[in-house]
Amino acid sequence: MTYVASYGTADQLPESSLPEVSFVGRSNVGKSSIMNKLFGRKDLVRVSSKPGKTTLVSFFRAAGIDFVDLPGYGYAKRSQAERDRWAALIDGYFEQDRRHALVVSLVDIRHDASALDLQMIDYLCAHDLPFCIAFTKADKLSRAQQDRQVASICRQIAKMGDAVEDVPIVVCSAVDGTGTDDLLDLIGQAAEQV
Ligand SMILES: Nc1nc2c(ncn2[C@@H]2O[C@H](COP(=O)(O)OP(=O)(O)OP(=O)(O)O)[C@@H](O)[C@H]2O)c(=O)[nH]1
Ligand SMILES: [Mg+2]
Repeated sequence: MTYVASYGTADQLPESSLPEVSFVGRSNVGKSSIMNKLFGRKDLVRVSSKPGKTTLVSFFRAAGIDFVDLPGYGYAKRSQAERDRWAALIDGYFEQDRRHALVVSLVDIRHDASALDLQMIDYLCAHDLPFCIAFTKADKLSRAQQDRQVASICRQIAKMGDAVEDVPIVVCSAVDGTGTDDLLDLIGQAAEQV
């Protein structure tokens, strides 16, 4: 995977050429980490020690696909102006006429989905974007705890209606590599369809 470029506003984004796989989720959920793990790179995508570090849209390229690291949501210490900028960037990115192959929506497996996680999923449904849900940081839980949490979060998500019924889910970890092969399979299949 190679780094392409980063952009601070939606109107700076170059036209979409390759299929795009983007990563969304709460700040600090592990978007950058899972991208690094998918490509066996330790530090190509900057991982934050503090949440809220990624404020740009960054493009990386591998295997004929553009991988897009999006800034996270839900970082409490952001000003209203920064939140507005986030919303404009996300809206701009998703509403542009781009080759959206798959949005990987990351949710921390240790906690129930937050209101913002559910809002993001609702947004993806409303915009008819192809997406999967990746439950991450699985290394922090035992197998039994993982199963319990997945069931519980899926119950939350199921309440959102029919649009989420067939959404693929993957349990993953950027630390031990759980689920990365499954995620790469989903990505490969999705990229062939746009
Ligand atoms: N144990 C564990 N820690 C993880 C995992 N993924 C990420 N982390 C840690 O969580 C913190 C945040 O990871 P990032 O990848 O920077 O999260 P992000 O979603 O890109 O955060 P923002 O760019 O701020 O939105 C870092 O300290 C990572 O080391 C995981 O699967 N397991
Ligand atoms: Mg990040």
